[in-house]
Amino acid sequence: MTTARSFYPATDLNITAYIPVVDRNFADDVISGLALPQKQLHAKYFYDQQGSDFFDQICQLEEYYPYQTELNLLPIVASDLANTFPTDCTIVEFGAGSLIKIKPLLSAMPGIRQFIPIDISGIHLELACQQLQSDYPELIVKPVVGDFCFPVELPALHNQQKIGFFPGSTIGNFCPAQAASFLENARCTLGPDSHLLIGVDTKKSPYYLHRAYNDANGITAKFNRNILNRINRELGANFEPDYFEHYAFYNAGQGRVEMHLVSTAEQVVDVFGTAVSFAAGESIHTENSYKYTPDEFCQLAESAGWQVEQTWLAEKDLFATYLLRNGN
Ligand code: AVI
Repeated sequence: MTTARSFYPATDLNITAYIPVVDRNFADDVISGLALPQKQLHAKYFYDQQGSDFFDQICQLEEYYPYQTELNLLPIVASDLANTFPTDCTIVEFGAGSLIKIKPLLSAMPGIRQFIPIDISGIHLELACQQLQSDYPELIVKPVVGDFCFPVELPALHNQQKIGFFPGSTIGNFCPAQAASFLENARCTLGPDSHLLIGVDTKKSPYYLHRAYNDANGITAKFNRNILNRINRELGANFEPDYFEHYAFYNAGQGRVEMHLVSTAEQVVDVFGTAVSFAAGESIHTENSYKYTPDEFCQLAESAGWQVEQTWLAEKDLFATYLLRNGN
């Protein structure tokens, strides 16, 4: 089992929250990622307040099919699950974001008593929880700010039937080995007899993939560049985001969309006291978004100790949702 990073309770927030003692982890990850021959930044660092807002805008784009496709599938999934989980269950959402996708489950599954959203962006989570609580006053909401890449300690629960929820194909942002380790950690967080409902993007024509990550309004480009703004803001770096171009493409051999920021000039950037040189045309690899056929994903889930109980495929097989059961 991977060890959780050190956290302490943030008592000034009215939520069960854990915030890293220092963001030395962020600084170390950035400096070591930029020292690699292929420079890279971890995609989880996209999601500060500004990055989370850009991601919400991406979800409204017609080109970004995963969001709406999954949202259309969830009411069907939820009405099937209402019979499987009739009473007293707790949903634990990993990477909860704006808490939109939980709503079809809450509306169709009266058995959901408690909701524990886990997200790395504390302010975003707090605002979303306030809104959700006013829409569903009966629901017990216990948010946790934390990094779900590691096992997370859950607050005390009033019941035992736990269903993890990981929509949006966020699992695609991990490489397959990390995805397997996320799935193992989720089994550990959720415990015996739990389930996991997970949304996973499918392999499809690169035509759809290219549009989804290269939208006409340039919102994905702003989302991508915001990671440099965040490093400037939080680590005192001096990136000029305008000197980096958004570049996204489907790498068929690896089965993933890659996002990069390509330096448009030879330049040297000061990052937290370290000089980082860029050749013109050199890129920072900022994100992978793996796509899985149903067979590939079932194999991955089973290798991490889950049994696949049910699969739902959206129209034209554009997206898939799976119900997994902890094999214990
Ligand atoms: C959050 N994640 C699943 C999105 C994706 O599609 O990989 C992030 C994203 N990157 C560019 N557009 C959306």
